[in-house]
Amino acid sequence: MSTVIRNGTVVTHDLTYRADVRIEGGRIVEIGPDLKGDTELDASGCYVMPGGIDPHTHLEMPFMGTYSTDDFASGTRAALAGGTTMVIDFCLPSPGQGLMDALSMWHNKSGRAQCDYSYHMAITWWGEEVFDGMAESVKRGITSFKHFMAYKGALMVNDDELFSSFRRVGDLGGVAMVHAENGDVVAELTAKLLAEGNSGPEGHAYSRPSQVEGEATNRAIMIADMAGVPLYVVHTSCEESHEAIRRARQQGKRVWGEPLIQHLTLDESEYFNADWDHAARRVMSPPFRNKAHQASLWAGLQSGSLSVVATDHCAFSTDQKRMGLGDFSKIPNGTGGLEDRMPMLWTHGVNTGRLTPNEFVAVTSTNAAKIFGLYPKKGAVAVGADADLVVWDPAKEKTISATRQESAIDYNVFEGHKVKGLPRFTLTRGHVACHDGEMRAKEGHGQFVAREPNMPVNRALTQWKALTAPRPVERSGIPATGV
Ligand code: DUC
Ligand code: ZN
Ligand code: ZN
Ligand code: ZN
Repeated sequence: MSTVIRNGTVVTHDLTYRADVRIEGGRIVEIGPDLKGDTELDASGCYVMPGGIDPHTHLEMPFMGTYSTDDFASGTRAALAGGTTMVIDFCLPSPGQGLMDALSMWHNKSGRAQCDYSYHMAITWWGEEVFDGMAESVKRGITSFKHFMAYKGALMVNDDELFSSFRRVGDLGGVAMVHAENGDVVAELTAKLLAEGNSGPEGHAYSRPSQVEGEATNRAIMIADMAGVPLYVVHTSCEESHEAIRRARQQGKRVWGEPLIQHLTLDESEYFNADWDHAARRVMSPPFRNKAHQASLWAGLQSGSLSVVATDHCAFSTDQKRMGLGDFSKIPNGTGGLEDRMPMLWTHGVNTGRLTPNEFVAVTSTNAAKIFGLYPKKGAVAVGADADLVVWDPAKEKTISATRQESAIDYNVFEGHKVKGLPRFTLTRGHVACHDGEMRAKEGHGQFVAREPNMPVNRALTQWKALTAPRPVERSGIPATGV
């Protein structure tokens, strides 16, 4: 049985050309003119692009006293509805928990996924067990490791732990990732705001000014440099952080920045002069910023200093948000975006002339595939690649509304936004999961994708066992080169 996508224009991160695409056994088997298949999908007037990859989601994640509401079933369904065909979720061991133990928990949750997925492993504490678990992670295809520099007293790791873990990641040929906010300063500002009676959701934004992000990004980059490890900075939301990334890249360091679609299109006014629910629903970390920061993020995508647009999809219902009535620090942090990332970016990026369709593919799919060791299985329209594809109709319009979304929460932060550019078909390994908004996705169709450590292997400064003994200090081997 083969399927042919007919009469479309193939758009990859670097090429645009007219061709049909033939799919068999879940993979692309032929690309060329006038192909024939058992089933045909009409792509006239459409672009045929690699399905989106969102490398930053938190599905059914235990966090701040509750669980994020979208799980692997509803979250991946929302993804497919919006043209995204793969997510990379964060496997989050609680402090003290073994990495493999957490991994089996995540594998249990993801059984209902409707599109393919992988995980990043979070390093939330440090010890020999974690050191060993990291090698085991890589063996099981999880090659990227996330570190929280914020959430003091919960997920945050200190600089000594960060340095040790970064060296280990470098030694294993993986990618280090950071949530870059200075958790100590956030804790101080939070306590001060609450003591002064500022308990509303806008207090969340005041407690996390852009400087806390800029400081932590600079620090993480310097520590990564000393550890000789490539660094991916998640949810880059402000100029201070972007500036540090820009400078590092200019210096030849292997550092990437990831703005979120929320930060690109929504600003801090959402927190002010708004009712409590409206503002609390938009509480996430980092918070929405002013328009100057937004302009910096767009410039970064246009110039290539920022590499990937993600969502940090971590959706909480209004009832869950109300856990923070009277104390903003108890509002579960997180917003949704999986279903709207690609249409919103197309509307505000491509339709405005800021991004070309090829650049759109790069930042929604191919760059993430390359950084995280998935390319060209994912992120490509090429013979042999998985048929994770989106047939994109640039003329199709809708107004975003929570009443017509796949996400399981009761609102949408983009409510009322008009988008132009939507999927006609979304295909996950050759299956049509969505046709013009009508869902045909299947629970359990999604598969775990194991990844190879594809970064240049930098020699770690030392080994764990040697940490307590005096040792000669070596420079880490290979200076990072620019990508
Ligand atoms: N930020 C959020 O808003 N939610 C999940 C975790 C994070 O860092
Ligand atoms: Zn984060
Ligand atoms: Zn996150
Ligand atoms: Zn299938």
